[in-house]
Parts: sequence; structure tokens; C-alpha cells
Amino acid sequence: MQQRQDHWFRPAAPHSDLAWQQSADGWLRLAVTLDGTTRSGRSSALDPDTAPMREWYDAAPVPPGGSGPEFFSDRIHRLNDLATQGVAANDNPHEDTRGLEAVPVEGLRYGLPSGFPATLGVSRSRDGILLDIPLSTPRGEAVRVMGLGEKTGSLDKRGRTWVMWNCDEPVHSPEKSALYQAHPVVYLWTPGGTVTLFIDTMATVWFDVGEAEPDRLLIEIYDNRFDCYLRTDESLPEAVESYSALTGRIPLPPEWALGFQQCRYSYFPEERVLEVAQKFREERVPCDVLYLDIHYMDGYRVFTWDHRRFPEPDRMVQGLRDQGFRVVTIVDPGVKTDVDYPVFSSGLEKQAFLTRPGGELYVGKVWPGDAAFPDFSRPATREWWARWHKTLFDAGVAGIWNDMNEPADFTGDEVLRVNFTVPDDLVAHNEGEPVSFGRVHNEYANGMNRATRDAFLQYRPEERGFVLTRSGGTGVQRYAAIWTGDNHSWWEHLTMMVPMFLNVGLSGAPFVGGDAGGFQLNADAELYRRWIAAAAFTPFFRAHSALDTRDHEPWSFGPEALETARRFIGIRYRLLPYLYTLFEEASRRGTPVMRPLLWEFPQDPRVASRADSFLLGNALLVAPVREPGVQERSVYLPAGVWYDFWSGERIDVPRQPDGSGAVVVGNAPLDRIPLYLRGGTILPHEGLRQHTGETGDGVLRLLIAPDAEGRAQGTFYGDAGEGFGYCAGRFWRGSFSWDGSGLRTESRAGESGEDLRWTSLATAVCPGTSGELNPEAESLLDLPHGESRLSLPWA
Ligand code: MIG
Repeated sequence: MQQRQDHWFRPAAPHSDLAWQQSADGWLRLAVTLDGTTRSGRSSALDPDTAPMREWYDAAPVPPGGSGPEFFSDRIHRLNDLATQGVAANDNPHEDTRGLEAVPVEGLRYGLPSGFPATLGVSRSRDGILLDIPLSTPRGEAVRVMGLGEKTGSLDKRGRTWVMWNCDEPVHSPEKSALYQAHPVVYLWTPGGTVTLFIDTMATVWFDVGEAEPDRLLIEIYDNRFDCYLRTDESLPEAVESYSALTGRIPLPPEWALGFQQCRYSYFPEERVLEVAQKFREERVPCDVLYLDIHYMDGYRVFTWDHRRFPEPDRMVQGLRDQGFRVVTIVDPGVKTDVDYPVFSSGLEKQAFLTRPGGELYVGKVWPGDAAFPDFSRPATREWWARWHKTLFDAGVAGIWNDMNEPADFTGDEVLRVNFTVPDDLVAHNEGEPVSFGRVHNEYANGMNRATRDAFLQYRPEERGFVLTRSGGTGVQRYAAIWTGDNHSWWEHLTMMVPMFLNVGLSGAPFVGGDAGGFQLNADAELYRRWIAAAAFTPFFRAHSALDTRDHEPWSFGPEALETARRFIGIRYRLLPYLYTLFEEASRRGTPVMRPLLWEFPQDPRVASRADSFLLGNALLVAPVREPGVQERSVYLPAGVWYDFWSGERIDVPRQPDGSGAVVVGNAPLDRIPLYLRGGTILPHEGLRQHTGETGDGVLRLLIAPDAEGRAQGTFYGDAGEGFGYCAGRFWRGSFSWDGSGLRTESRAGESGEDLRWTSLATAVCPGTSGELNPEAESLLDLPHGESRLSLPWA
């Protein structure tokens, strides 16, 4: 393995500078600079729209008990010692530089404002800075640690060391820590309050979350200047809202991006794509998007078409569009170093590519063979890259799928996948302040996704645009939705998707999903059915599979699996008014679409780290079946009223003295997933459509699920589903409430509902304890919905 060279940090003159600031909106910021580095104000992690408005003033830390700064150099050897023993360092390209002597400079403690007694120690380590935070409270409450973005493992990240280092990791086995995304944010949660701790850096960061010592969080940052943001909130929802105010929210997606999406590595030629499209419509499986993976390109040259496989892309794309399909194409950053290829030659001319320290072009290897990598930290490169999207937009492509943007580079050790990315010592332009690439490694995909967004603004100004990315750093949600890369058709990965997506959502990126059915290897019918049933309730819903697997389309696993896929994809479509409402909230407040039970039930002691089920919004509890051969599973229901989605049975879960609920048996034959509607909510839904381009029957249905007092409440947002009319008030947002006898509606905002596709309202109230669904009804959505006495406020 290769020794990391220290291009940006020399420990010779140990000197660090700490500056504390506080913002009017409750953040405490510790700015760290080492060795006289001058601070730069920029970071792609922060939302550029809101960051300049935040006011900061100097804040001297208040040491608890007035004891003043403390030295604690004795503590900081532990993380380094541990890492040399190989713990969680297997996939860390920097491991050989660890375990060196720590260089203590100074220590500092800060008593955080309200309730939660977190203190922060800061000291110098050989590779950067070490932060030391106790994970215990005086009252001895368990502190849960969530966040850290896309990681293996459970919802609570304790007991392990996790690294932020984006790489093309093809096997997401449990011991892996570095995958494609870097979100160095943790929430330290107790029922009484949440501390948010975010490290604003795009360099490597290690989080030892109670591995070296059970009650200690050690964070080591390999950077010579970064900011550490800290705050305390009363609840996790408030913490996530504040964090997403800092790092930005998702743009409101077009409705079609919430529909079902079918992918394959790769669908080609044109006839095959058309055949898949036709089959969806013939089999009546709703679908909005088909993907073209790398084989649509001419010899893997990005922004070109293989005209043998796709003779007239625009004609094909238009034909698909007429049938209600959008086409999304893959884009890889690696540009083939072929002088007769205009993307490369123009890039060379514009000095758009990453170079070696001496200025020589860096040539790596990806699908097209020798390839150069755009330096997306250079504004002119982003502009140049954005313009090339014209070749795809001219063909009518509706969305861009950015892959390999860690960036992956095959010149490393193919077997061990060590250094499977470009070298640290390339030069990154870094918006005019050149640095070694290693220092901004985790930012690479942000720049690429930003350029893709710019391409939409330029060529598709009327559309909201859709960008999907594999890699990203903090803030990536402002540009792209995230899919979690190359999972396997393993039950373990169906299981893992729940805590993984939950933590991505908590880390500020609510538009997340993974390859349904599994990417690598072959799914069988049972795994496929279980996976589709669960993924239908996750924010981004796409099926995909690898080059050498069997077919993974809804009809590929026999008639029963097809029926299951049709059912769950259908339910997804019928729930789109609800989902769309959740996405709109996510775009405004950063609220996760898919939530841990803890989000809604913080006082329930049995849900604090639970991820064997999840909530879609606040109303639906989804309990995926995660193993073969079973027809039922246990489901934990927090105290309150719940309705079995399939039988309609009302389940009253009494509150135990400690605030907990009860375990029920969820009936789960192969064509069902245990699914519960929460009492006290109102679920907006609609009739089945085959794709979002269909207008539907114009009836907005409200399913009312009364709580123990007979009341229910729900919110709703609607607009045209595409375009920017909503920015000019063409939307309706409001709430509905049910008091046991009548429905009330309250408009909260919005000037007009003229773009909405619903013209009338129909309601149904969930059956009481004795109530069973009538025999024709398959689920609660099929309860007869009567015409409501209330008319739609906009109609
Ligand atoms: O190294 O484009 O994660 O979804 O199908 C494989 C081919 C490159 C990796 C992506 C996967 C995609 C595949 N890509």
C-alpha cells in the first residue's frame, strides 16, 4: 500500500488557531486553522443562498465551572493506536500514515448551552486535528449517535469507527465504512435534547463513535483548516431543520421523478428499450422513467451516442415520451483521452482537467480506457461541462444520472481497490485557491452535480430538472438525488437499506433510494417481491441490475412476482399526492420523507435505535420482510391507534407506564408487507395512473384515520407537478382536519389551485374495531370514498 504524502500539512511547526463564533440562529462555530494557513470563507457544503445572510459574532467559549481551557494531550493517542491495529481501516487509503505520534497543542472545553452536557476537546494530532466529545450524560441516559450519511451498519452508529472518504466500493459488506458519500455530521440524541455536530471539510474525517472507548466520540480531521459547527436543539426534527438550513435543501422535484423508474446495465439497442417500455404498458405496471446506462455512448465517450445501437436518439426518446416515459442517461466524469474527440480536445484547450503538481495532465483509466478527469472545482470547467449536456438535451433526455464521481479511477489496485480513485497529490483549482486534491476529495461530485444543475438551467429553464448521483459531499442534496450504488441481491442489503436511507435523510439528503431487487448477482422471485414491496415506500424508487445478472424487470420472476410488483408500484402511484406533499416539505424544511420511528415517537424508549421498520411521512409505518421463508413478522407499534392497511382492523395500542407500545404480529404472505396507518392522520391519495403524465379521474381522496379521540389531521400540497409556476403562487398548501363528524379545511398558503389536476374531493373514514374491509377491497385505499360535503378550495 502506498504511503500518503503530506502535501498540505507539515507537522513541523505545531501551531493552531481556534476562533469561536456564534450565530444569531443558534450555531456555535469553531474555526480551526493550522500552521498559519489563512482561512477561506468558501465551502460547497454550505447553502450559498442562506450562508451570507447568517450573522456571526465572536463568542469566547464559556468553560463549565469557569475552570478555563484544559490540556488533555494524554487522551489523544488512543484513536491513532487503534487505527494501526487495523480497526475499520481496511479500506482507508491513508492508513499507513496513522498511528504516528500525536502532537498536542492545546485543549479547550466548551459547555454547550441548554440541557445536554456535551463538551468538546480540541487537540492537535499528527494528521490534523482531533476533537474529543464525551457520549455520556450526568443522568446516565444513553446517547444515540445518528447521521454520518450513507454508511453500513445500524441506525445508531455507536461502537464503530467510520471514515469520510468517497470511493467506488463495490461490496457493501458490514465491515465497510467508506462508500460513495461523505456527510460528516452527527446528531447526539437523548430524549431531552439533540446536539448537532458538523465538520465542514471535504478532506478525510474519521469518526470513532465509542469504539476506542464506549463513551467517547473522537473525530479526527485531516485538514489544515475547517469549521466545526455545533448546536443544541430540543428535538431531532428541530436539529435536522437547523442543519438543513445550514447546508441546503433539495429543490422541489418534478412529480415524475417520484414515479417508478426502471434501469439496467444496460438496455440497448433501441429495440430493447422500446420492448421494455411496451411491456410496462402491456402488463399495466406503472412506470415513468427508463434509464440508459453506459452502452448508449460511442465507445464510452461521454456526451456521445452510439449510433449503431441508437440511430436516432431524438426519435426514440420522443416515441417513449409519447407513451409517458422519460429517459435518463448516465454521465461519467472520465473523458477519453482521444484527440479526435471534441469533449477531450476542448477540455484540454480550456485546461479543464486535473493535473499533476507539475502541471502535466493526469491520465487515469475508466470505461473508455485512458481518461482525463475534469476539475469541477474550477468554475470555467463547470461551465464547459454544462454546455456538453446539449448533446443529451437535444435528444430529449429528461434527467442526468451522474455515476463514478468519487471519482472512480481503475489505475489503483484492481483487486484490493486501494487508491481506486485519482491521487491525492493532483492539483485542484479550488475556486482559485489551489490545493492538493486530497483536501477536497469528497467535494468532487458536488462540483459535477452543480455543473449538471447549471446545464438544466441553461437548456431546460422551464423544467425543474432531475439529477441522480452516486457520490456527494455535504450539500449535495441541493443538486441531486442520491442512490446508494452497487448493492447486492442479498437479503442483508434489503435489511440494510432501512438504516442507511434513514441516516442519509437525517444527514440533510431526503431524496434517497437504492437499487430495488439488488444490483449485483441474481435476485430470486421471493427476494424481488419483498424488495419491491419495501422500496415502493422509499423516497427514490428505482429497480436496477448489473451487466451479468438475469433480467430484473417486474415480469422476469413469474406471474406471481409480476402481480406483487404491479400491486406495490400501483400503491406507490396511488400515494403520490401524499408523497409529493412530503417532498414539498422536504424542499422547504429539510424534513426526511422516510423517517425513523424515533422521529415521531421520541418519548418511546423502545424505538430509540430501531430500524426494522420505518415511517413514510408521519402516517404510514412500513415493516419490510427481511428474510426468506416467512409469512409473518413481529412489528413494534408505538402507543396509539393504528389501522392494518390490508384488513382495515383497528389496533389500539395502550401506552405502557414507561411510554412504550406493543409488538404485534404482522401478517405477511408473499404479496403483502406489514403496513399500518397511524390513527390521527389523514392520508391524501388518488386513483391509479400508469404514469404521472396521465391526468387521472380528478378525484382527490382523503383517507381519514381517527385517533382514540376520534380526531385526525393531515396536510396537503399540490401544484402542476413540473415547472416553476409554483414559485409564482400557483400551488395550494393547506390542512384538513376531522373532528369525528365533519371535515374542515384550512388554506395556509398559495394563491391558486388552477394547475392542480383534482377537481373534486372524496373521503372515507377508517372502520372501527369491528370493521373489516368489504370483500372487494384489497386495502384501506379501496374503502368506498364518498363524495365529500367539502369541496376543494381551489376548484
Ligand atoms: O463500475 O455504468 O453504480 O449503477 O450500472 C460500474 C455501469 C459502473 C456503477 C454504477 C451502476 C452502473 C455501472 N457503474
